[in-house]
Amino acid sequence: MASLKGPGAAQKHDGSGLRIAIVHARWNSTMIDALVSGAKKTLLASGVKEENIVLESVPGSYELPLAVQRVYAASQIQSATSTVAGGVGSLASGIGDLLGGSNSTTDLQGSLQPAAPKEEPKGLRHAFDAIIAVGVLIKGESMHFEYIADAVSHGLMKVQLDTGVPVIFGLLTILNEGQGLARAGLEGGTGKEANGHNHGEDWGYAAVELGVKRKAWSEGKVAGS
Ligand code: DLZ
Repeated sequence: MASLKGPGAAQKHDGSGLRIAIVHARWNSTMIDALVSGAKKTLLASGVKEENIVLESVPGSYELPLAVQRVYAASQIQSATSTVAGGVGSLASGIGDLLGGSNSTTDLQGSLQPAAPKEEPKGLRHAFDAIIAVGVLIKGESMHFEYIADAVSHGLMKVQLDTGVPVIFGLLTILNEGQGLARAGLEGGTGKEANGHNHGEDWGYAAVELGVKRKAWSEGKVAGS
């Protein structure tokens, strides 16, 4: 019987044009590693290219909101600088044409020609289409857990509303390690015997769906139109 819980069967979306970041905490690394692998697996299965999946890590979950915000800003800078570089390159070649369309290498042309990059960056350079934030917060004996869980949840929501980039909420807020292992698909152990549903897989699908839909929304397209 189909489970009553969860988002239902994953919608199929083509992620081949998307660039996605996974920003994860390092606390509780066994679960984190499994969740990140699960997310990556479904990103790849949805067509996102390996070179367009960027991983960044921070010590703990408390660091996630700032890291997600800054990683997104960094990708915007990358996007802007790669556009500017292309623009200068085409300007220079246009001037080359005006100089007679020859292969002439005058000082003028030479000074405008951008230095050839040593290595072409692999993959897309546009700003991230979605970011998955992954953390595992386990309740202890003090109020620490409540404060961090609340701050991180609100922080991640604020980042996505402020920037308009989808931030997938991959923060497990759990009462004990067993709950985390179950949600990371590690119920039977970490090797071949591992079983259970890996929630990271859902987060990968959610990132692709939101990345694709956000692109359509930004072009004024809504479902059925
Ligand atoms: C300090 C702390 C504790 C006690 N527990 C966790 C946890 O279960 N999961 C997690 O991601 N991070 C934990 N941290 C670290 C904080 O998130 C943060 O990294 C530090 O307080 C430094 O800002």
